Formats: sequence, structure tokens, C-alpha cells
Amino acid sequence: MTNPLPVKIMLALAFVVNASFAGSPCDSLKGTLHKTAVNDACAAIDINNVFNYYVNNGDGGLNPYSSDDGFELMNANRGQLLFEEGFVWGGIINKGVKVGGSAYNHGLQAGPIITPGTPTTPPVAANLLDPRYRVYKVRPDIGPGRTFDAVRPLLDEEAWRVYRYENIMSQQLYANYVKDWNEWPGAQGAPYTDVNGNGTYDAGTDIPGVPGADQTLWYVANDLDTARVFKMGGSKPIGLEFQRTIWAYNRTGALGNTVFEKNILINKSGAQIDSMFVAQWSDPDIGGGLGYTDDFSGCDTIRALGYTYNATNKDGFFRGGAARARLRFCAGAARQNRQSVRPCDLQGRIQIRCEESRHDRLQHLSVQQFNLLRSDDQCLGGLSGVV
Ligand SMILES: [Ca+2]
Ligand SMILES: [Ca+2]
Ligand SMILES: [Ca+2]
Repeated sequence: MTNPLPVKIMLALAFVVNASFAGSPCDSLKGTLHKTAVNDACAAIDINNVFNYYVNNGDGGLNPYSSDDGFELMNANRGQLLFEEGFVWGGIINKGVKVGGSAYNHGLQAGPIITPGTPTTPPVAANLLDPRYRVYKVRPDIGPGRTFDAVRPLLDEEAWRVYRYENIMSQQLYANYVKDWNEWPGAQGAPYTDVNGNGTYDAGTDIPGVPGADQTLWYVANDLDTARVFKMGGSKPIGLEFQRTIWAYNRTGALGNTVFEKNILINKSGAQIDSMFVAQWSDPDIGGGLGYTDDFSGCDTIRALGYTYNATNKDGFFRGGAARARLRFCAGAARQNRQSVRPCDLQGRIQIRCEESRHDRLQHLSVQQFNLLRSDDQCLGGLSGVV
């Protein structure tokens, strides 16, 4: 990735979560007033059978209210499937290795990079307390065009899920949806349906969110917090802006158990990044804290699929059948230079690696792990794309 042209690397990832059986802002406690937070803010995707929080420091999966396994399946066979997940990366800048992203520790902070770096000046981050850089959440059937009374049944259905962790009920949910619709950051890069077809976001005309999706979350973050990046991976920041879109469909079948994620990285460091690796990291827990000890993991390189499953029919939580979680790359990387977007030439370069998850090896993507990965004799335990 090189400057001065803005280069975006896009990786679309789908969580396909399936279970079958025979049988802070975000650390505020439930019961306190709901606060509007910006840095380390979170929102739950909760439109289908999946309930899962996402935080604008890069974190996902972990429930920030319970500090426990957060990726829940909410159908008749309710249960937890992931402890935590995140997107990690590393590359060589000026002959030195730098890494970042989010695993058990989180290397990102809220907001974009407003001034890219140059060979002589560092990039500058936006004010991380600016409320424009919160986590946005919209659904196409609840917005300013419909009154609270008209959509209350929809909100009541959602509120009971959220209220398990947050002191927030239907009226507040409605107010949040209308606010995020009205203030949707289409101009910052958030997706929308271009109703009038003019190629730009027009508030009041265009529809916020991924076209066709039943719910969309979006936020922008950056890696310029030196302490966070060091704690996460032991390196200095690169100067990357990170835009994350999470969306889902309220449908029957596999789509109803699926969450999609798209990650955009924009190199605003002012330097070229060589040998860049990206990876989707996760700590699956099939059955949560009561059931993770029997989990096995594997991968299907043809399908670009990683999976974890119960090795027994009785894992302390799930009983009488197989439960599993699947994580799949559904689109590879693309580069965007000024006007055009084109897929990267990745033939033979997307690498799918896996091994049984071992916490001692997968604490994070550190500088040391990056070098091991490059040496091609170690596994990250997940999926890695080389761009
Ligand atoms: Ca438009
Ligand atoms: Ca685990
Ligand atoms: Ca298990």
C-alpha cells in the first residue's frame, strides 16, 4: 500500500453461524442511564438469530457489558459461539515491522485520520470525542418517516434482547435509530442506497445502510493511539484508517444465522507498506464458558472457510448434538485508487491456514508472530490474506 494515492484494501468477511442439535461507554452497567459515547462505543447487531456487540476500537464478539462470550445464537437452540473476534494486520514500513488491529487487546480509537502523513510529518487523527465518530446503527424499516407507534412492535421485539445488558427500552431505541438515520455518515464512507442515483449521499433522500440489508452498523477508527497499538501487538502505529461495516438479514435459513463484515483499510501513513498481511482472528467458544473445552477447529481451503465444532455431544452447555460456528472469507481484497476500484490480483496469494486454537499462540498478532508468519512455518490459526 502506498501513498500519496489513497489506497483502500477491502476484505468482506462473513460469519456463518449455524447450530443444530437434537436437543464505557460500553462498560457502563445495566441500570445506569444510557450514555452517548464515542470512543470505545458499541452497538449490537440483533436483527436475526445472532446477537453480537461491535466496538469502535476494533473489538467484536466479546459482550462489553458482561465481559463474557458475546456472539449469541438466539433461536430455539440459544447459546454462545464466540468469545471474541477481530481483524489484525501487519506490514513492513521503512524496513521495520508494524502490526495492529484488534484481538484480546484493541489497537484502534474512534474517528478518521483527518490529515495524512508525509515523509516529514506524521498523520493526524480526528478528535476521538467528536460524536460524529460513534457507532452508527440503522434498519430500513425504522426511520424518521415512521412514527414510534407505527413501529413499536418491531422495537419491542428488539428491546427485550438489548435490555438484557443495557438499560434501554423501545422509545430510546426508536430515538437512536432516527438520530443515526438523520446523521448517517454517507459522506464519510458509510454505505447507502443511492435513491436518486447521483453517486453521492443525500440526507433525506438516500436510504442509510447496506442496500437490501435489514440492519447495518458502521464506524470509522484509526490506529494512531500509540499506547493501544503497543499493548495490542508491541509495535508503533502505522497510520491506518479503518472503516468497518457490519450487516445482517432477518431471513429464514442460513442467512438468518449470519453476520457479514466488511473492513476497509486506508493507508494514510505517508509511507509505503510492503509485505502486508491481514487476518481474521477469533477465539471461538462453542457453548461459551461452560462448553469451550471440547471445541475442535479446522478449515476448508477450497471454500476459504474456517470452522469450530463440538467434539462431543455434551459439552457442558450444548447437549445431544453437534454445534458449530463457521467463519468464511466471502470476498477478497480490492484496491481503490482515486476513482476506480479493482480486485487485487490475489491468485495464489490468499492463504488459508488453520490449526487448533491455542491461546498461548493466539493472544494477538505481535511483531514476533508477524515475522513467524512471514517465515511460512507457523500458523495464525485463522485466515490470512496477503495483499
Ligand atoms: Ca444520492
Ligand atoms: Ca476458545
Ligand atoms: Ca463446546
